[in-house]
Amino acid sequence: MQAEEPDNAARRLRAIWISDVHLGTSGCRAEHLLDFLRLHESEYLYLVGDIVDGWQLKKSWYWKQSHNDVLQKVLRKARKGTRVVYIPGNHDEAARPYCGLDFGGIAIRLEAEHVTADGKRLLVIHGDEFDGVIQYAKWLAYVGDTLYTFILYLNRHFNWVRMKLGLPYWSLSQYLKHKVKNAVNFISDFERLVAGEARRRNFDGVVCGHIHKAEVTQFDGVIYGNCGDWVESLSALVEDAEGRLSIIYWTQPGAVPVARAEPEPALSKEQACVS
Ligand SMILES: [Mn+2]
Repeated sequence: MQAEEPDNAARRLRAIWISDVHLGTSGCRAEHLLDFLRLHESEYLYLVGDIVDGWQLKKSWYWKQSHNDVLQKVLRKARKGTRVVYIPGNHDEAARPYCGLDFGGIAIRLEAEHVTADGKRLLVIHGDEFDGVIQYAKWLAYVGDTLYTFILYLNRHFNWVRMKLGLPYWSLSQYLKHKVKNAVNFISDFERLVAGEARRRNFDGVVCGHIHKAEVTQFDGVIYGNCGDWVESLSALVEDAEGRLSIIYWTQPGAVPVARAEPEPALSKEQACVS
C-alpha cells in the first residue's frame, strides 16, 4: 500500500463532476483519474454515472488495483469532508435501486441539484434517459458497446506499433467519430434535448455525462455542461470559487493543471448513442 500523500499540493476547486469512468473495463484510464483526484480537492464531488461498468463485468471480470484505488480515493474524500453525490448511469444501473440512500458518506441519487457560487441552479443527471436507443432497444446498446470496446482494443495495439516506430499517438476512434455524421447529429440533438429539459424544469443549466463528449456551453441561455469520460477524453468538469465552469483534460498525469474551454479536434464518440 502506498502512503497517503499530503493534499497541500492539490488545487482547490468548488465542485468537480466526473462521469463515464467505466471501472471494470480495460479501456478505463484509472491511473489518470487517480492522479487527477489526487491533485484536485473540492467541496463537492459529483459522480455522474457509468462509474463502474456492470455490463462489461457481467461478461468478463476485469479489475485492477488502480480500480480499487479510485474507489478508495473517493471514499477518503467523502470521509475528509467532500460532499460526494453519486448518480448511477445506465452501465451501473444496478445501483439505481439504492437512490435516496447514503453509503460511507456518499449520497446516491437519481439526480441532484447543484447551486454554483454565483447562485445558478444546475440539474445534475447522467443523461441516458434522453437516449432513445438505450430506452427502446437495449440489445442494440450491447452490440454498440462491444464494438466500441473492440475499437479501443485495436487502437491500443495500433498505437503500440506507432510508438515503436517513434510516431505520435493517433486515435482511431477519434478519427471514426469525424467520419460518422450521424453520431455528430446525435450529440447535438442530445445536448439540445438535455438543455431543453433543464429549461422546462426551471433550472439555469444542466450537467450530465453519458455521451463521452466534454463540453461547457449554452443553448438559448441554458448552461450545458458535460464532464466527458475517463476512457478516451480523460476530462472533468469543474467549478472554481467564483462559480466559473470549465473542463480540465488530464491526459498527462502529473502535468500542471490546465483548464481549457474547448477540446482539441476531439469530437464525440462514435457509439455516442450507446455509451
Ligand atoms: Mn451512460
